[in-house]
Amino acid sequence: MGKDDVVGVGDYEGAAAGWGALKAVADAVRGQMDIVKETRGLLSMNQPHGFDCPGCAWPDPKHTSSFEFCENGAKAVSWEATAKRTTPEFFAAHTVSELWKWSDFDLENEGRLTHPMAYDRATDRYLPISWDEALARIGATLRALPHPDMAEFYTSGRASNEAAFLYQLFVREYGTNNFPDCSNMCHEATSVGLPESIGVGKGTVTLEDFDHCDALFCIGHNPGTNHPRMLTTLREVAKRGVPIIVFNPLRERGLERFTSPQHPVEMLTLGSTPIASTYYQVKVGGDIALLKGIMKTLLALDAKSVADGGPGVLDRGFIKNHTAGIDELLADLDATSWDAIEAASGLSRLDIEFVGNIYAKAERVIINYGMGITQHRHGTGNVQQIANLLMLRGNIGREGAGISPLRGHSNVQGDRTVGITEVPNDELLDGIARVFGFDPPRHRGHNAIEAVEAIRDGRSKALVCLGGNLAVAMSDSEVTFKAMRNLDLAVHIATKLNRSHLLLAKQSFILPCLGRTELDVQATGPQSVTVEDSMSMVHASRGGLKPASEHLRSEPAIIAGMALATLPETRVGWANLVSDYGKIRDCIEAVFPEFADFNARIKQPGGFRLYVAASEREWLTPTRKANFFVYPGLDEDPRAANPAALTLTTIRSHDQYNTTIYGLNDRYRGITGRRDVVFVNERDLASRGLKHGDLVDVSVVSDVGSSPGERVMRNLTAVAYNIAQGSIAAYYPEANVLVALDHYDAESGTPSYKSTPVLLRASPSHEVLRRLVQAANE
Ligand SMILES: Nc1nc2c(c(=O)[nH]1)N[C@H]1C(S)=C(S)[C@@H](COP(=O)(O)OP(=O)(O)OC[C@H]3O[C@@H](n4cnc5c(=O)[nH]c(N)nc54)[C@H](O)[C@@H]3O)O[C@H]1N2
Ligand SMILES: Nc1nc2c(c(=O)[nH]1)N[C@H]1C(S)=C(S)[C@@H](COP(=O)(O)OP(=O)(O)OC[C@H]3O[C@@H](n4cnc5c(=O)[nH]c(N)nc54)[C@H](O)[C@@H]3O)O[C@H]1N2
Ligand SMILES: [Mo]
Repeated sequence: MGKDDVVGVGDYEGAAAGWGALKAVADAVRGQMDIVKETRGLLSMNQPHGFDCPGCAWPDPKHTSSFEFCENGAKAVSWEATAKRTTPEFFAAHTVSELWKWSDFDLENEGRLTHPMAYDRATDRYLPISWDEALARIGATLRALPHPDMAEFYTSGRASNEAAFLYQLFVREYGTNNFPDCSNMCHEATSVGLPESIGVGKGTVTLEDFDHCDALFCIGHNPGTNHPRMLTTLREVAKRGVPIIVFNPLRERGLERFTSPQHPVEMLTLGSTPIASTYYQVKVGGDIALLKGIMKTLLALDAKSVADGGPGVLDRGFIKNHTAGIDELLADLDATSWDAIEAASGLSRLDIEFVGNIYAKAERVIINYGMGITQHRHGTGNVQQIANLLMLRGNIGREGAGISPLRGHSNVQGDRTVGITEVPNDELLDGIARVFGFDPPRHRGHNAIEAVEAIRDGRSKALVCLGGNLAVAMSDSEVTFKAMRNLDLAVHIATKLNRSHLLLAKQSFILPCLGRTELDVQATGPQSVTVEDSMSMVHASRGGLKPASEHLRSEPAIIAGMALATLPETRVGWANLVSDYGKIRDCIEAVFPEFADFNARIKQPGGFRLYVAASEREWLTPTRKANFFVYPGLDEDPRAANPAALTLTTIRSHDQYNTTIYGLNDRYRGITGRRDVVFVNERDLASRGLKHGDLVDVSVVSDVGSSPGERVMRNLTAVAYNIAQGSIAAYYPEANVLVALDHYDAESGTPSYKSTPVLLRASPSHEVLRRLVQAANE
């Protein structure tokens, strides 16, 4: 069967971005917004006085003068600024049991939530409720819990610094550090791994560094879809003739070729800039082996150079003055055989040595990485191997070089900075005690997996969510959904209806909030919030659109209301803080000294950069050095030893924002109108007697892992795809049914969304279908 003979599966011929992207923007906007709103909305995005795009955390160029937007940013904005509304009338017309059967797309596509709602068991419906009554009932229930540690307070990374700071303040005054957050499912491996290696849990580069690098590595991220504004940077780097080395099991269009809609001449001539000069399809989960292979090459080159009387290729001065642990690393690399590296990475020694040579020749190297690195059992190990590789040539803390984790949500990094963490340090806790005069709890709280486990086991009875869609984002959907129905209290601060809201507790509330695009007026007038991007730049964001409903409240106002209703003896002047967000920023500055002159510094266009010690070669580690970390072995999941096993990774389509599904197309991968597909290497199909277009079942190899029950996705359509042999890919969040709750990185708690050993079989219904077709033809 040819590629195009399968419904909804074809090849994408164009480059990433370009005309296809402009058409997609027009379609997205037409579906959701009226035209006046649209131009006003888009024109103020990522401008010095506008709002920060809720799409991703890629930084804006300094002094943005031109129109910085991208297709997926436009989708995110139009999805929020939609003219559609999910009103009390809507809820009156549909029971929750009925809504449960709707698709995730259909739920959110009803539009913006307009009123606070409370679930009513007698009618199985959400009914409108006043703000005062909702907050009073929530406060009473939280107060009545036997212990504050029986409540979980989730944060999704769209919350502003101001909202997140007030939230952690409320929760700590209430008495717990239970802060599961989306970061736990995302870059936690970075937040845990990098502080051990280099003393900060953030990237060390700035956008300007990309103008000076002379080699760029992109490992496990898909910028054409998830950080489209990064393509502009990649294009500039490529134009300078700098090699861009990509490691990704799938051929991702955005990394291969790219035409920028902001450079119309190229679009008109259909020219495009080749991006990946070298693209390596590493096996899913093979990055540890690959990184060790590159380092091994470096050592060989170094030995040769020294033997020839040269200076070597390692940065001896940096290693001696700035690092600890080199001997252990060298011993580990010596003990790792090329055979093992080739088997685990799926790449040849020759290829890896070629990359090692490029790395050794480059004076300044930046390594970017995303979820392909962090969401593994060895996610922290992956991150630390990247740091090792950079440190061997002193590629941290100087111009044009460094480590660049691409954050997900637009303010997920800022939320951490202002205190959303289940493992608070003394600086944070002492700061709170000093500024607010209460003693915050000091013991560790729950991360996302621990929160779901506690809810599952009945140890936690209340869940408050500042945005997000925790149940759908979390692994092990069946276990997680069931757990959520055990709660006494569920509170969702949200802009749109999603499946998590339909997992009913004894009392369930939906509290509708303003989005980032909307005007936020408090007692002293219109307010701005602040966010921090992937490169530690903090800047202001102010929405200008009329709120979706007059009943909406801002996130800071809702949190303050909840705090007042829960903590009668509170030490915090909540109403005063909410009246003027500048006062919240004063408090942030009082707790965290790095925010000195906060209100003044956000007035400068583009904002300011937070101090990142590692960028200055100041190492805030216990050894006061940057540390080389050994990852023992190459981490192969014992289940993958099953000769029939393939390793499944779960990925985002071009038409989604995490659990928000905008549409059913995945343009750059040639998929139209469907998501029920699995991407498989042609040879892996053939060796199983399967072919492109067959209906298949994907089930987990389940001899390890303690959660019971067979995990299987049935009747997916197999798509023969350019993916590393031994690896297969399916879409997040659907494939979360296959990822066990206890399948995670032990060091960081990040779910291993990107490596589950699975079996692929013809689905029984395929046989039935085949016979029916045959019978019909006879
Ligand atoms: N439009 C849009 N933008 C987004 C998001 C969105 O959903 N939609 N989500 C936001 C969020 S929260 C995040 S965290 C980021 C996510 O952005 P990405 O990090 O790009 O996330 P993924 O789509 O999960 O894909 C990761 C890439 O890793 C590759 N990969 C999979 N497994 C492996 C592996 O084992 N090794 C290697 N080397 N590569 C692998 C996949 O093929 C894919 O290209 O994007 C943010 N921006
Ligand atoms: N299998 C698999 N699972 C994954 C991943 C994966 O790659 N594979 N990726 C993981 C990652 S990286 C992440 S970050 C998580 C994402 O997990 P979450 O952050 O929990 O999920 P989102 O889909 O981003 O949340 C969408 C919801 O946020 C609400 N919302 C949108 N804007 C606002 C706002 O301004 N304010 C408020 N209060 N609410 C708002 C809307 O109601 C919307 O339905 O998923 C993780 N899950
Ligand atoms: Mo994320």
